[in-house]
Amino acid sequence: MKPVNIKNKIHPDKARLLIGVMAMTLAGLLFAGQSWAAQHEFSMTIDEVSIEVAPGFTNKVFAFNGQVPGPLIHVKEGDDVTVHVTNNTTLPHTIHWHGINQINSWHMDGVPGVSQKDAIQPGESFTYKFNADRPGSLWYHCHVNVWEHVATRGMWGPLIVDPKEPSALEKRVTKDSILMMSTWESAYANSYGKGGMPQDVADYFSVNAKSFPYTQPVRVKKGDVLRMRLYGAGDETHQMHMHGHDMLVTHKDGYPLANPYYVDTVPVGPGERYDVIVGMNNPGYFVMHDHVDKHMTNNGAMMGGPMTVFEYEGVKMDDWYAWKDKVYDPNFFYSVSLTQGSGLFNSAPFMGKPVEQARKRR
Ligand SMILES: [Cu+2]
Repeated sequence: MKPVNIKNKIHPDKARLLIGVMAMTLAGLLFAGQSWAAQHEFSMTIDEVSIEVAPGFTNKVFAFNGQVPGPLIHVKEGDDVTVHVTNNTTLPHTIHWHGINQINSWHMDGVPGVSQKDAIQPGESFTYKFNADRPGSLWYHCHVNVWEHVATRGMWGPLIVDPKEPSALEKRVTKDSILMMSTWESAYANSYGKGGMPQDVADYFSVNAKSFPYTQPVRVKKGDVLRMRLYGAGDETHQMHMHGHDMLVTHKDGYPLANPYYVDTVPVGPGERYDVIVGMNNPGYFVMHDHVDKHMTNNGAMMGGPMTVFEYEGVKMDDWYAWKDKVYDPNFFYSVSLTQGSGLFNSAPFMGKPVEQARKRR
């Protein structure tokens, strides 16, 4: 920048005035602070990869950014969100932003032929633009052949919209987590384009796309206030039961309840989300599991399915503890990503292995 040019064009008095106005504008922006809605721009691909859900059981999936569950998208209420989506798979897809009301943006709702002109064809891209018009535990999933793509091919991920004004209870949370339950059909695990019909049998059950023993513990310390955001991402109801603690149900589908209530078992049906807040005040090792017995099996073998253990810091681990030698992943329930503010957060441990594309792209 050459100051001479500016001097030639703008009289010094005018320049001073201009600088003054700019300074005031900047001060105004800073002052407005939190009420200033942020603009976010993210990119996601949809890829054909294979994930290992349980020991010896791999499933071909359509994976957002190559991972199941999809990356965490974390924004604030009122923010504007742009997501560029590229379909690298052999079948068409869309994204439905589940929970977003799409006020004045209903063509971004992701239902082909109704609220989006066409699905995103293989090799093509589409840009979604919407406002995060309400807070809560929302999610995103495909809306093409949901029977297969959502129920058995892992096309889902969390969209967390922080409220402008969190409740007093929410402010006490010291550890946040996301648990997305779903089911799998081994008969069609490796056959894209099949599965998810009423006559098909689900025989693997998971949280964040892993079945016990591939699931992970939740490490806590006494005094922690743990929030769990429970999602029914698949096609069956999961009766999540926590041992040793009461869970206070605070939100349903992202909406704060007028009267939060205590439970020890919470039913999480397809599409639903329940936020529960738990005072971690009972040191020990306690499980949380799905109380639908068949969900606690891997292809009919005990025991498997969506299960975790709350491991308190400072409590001695018994020699006979099932997960004594477990390699701990502190981000398996997104607890690390959730501390990092707004953004899109990939998670390497959720990444699948690329599969050879047997079908030709159209
Ligand atoms: Cu799809």
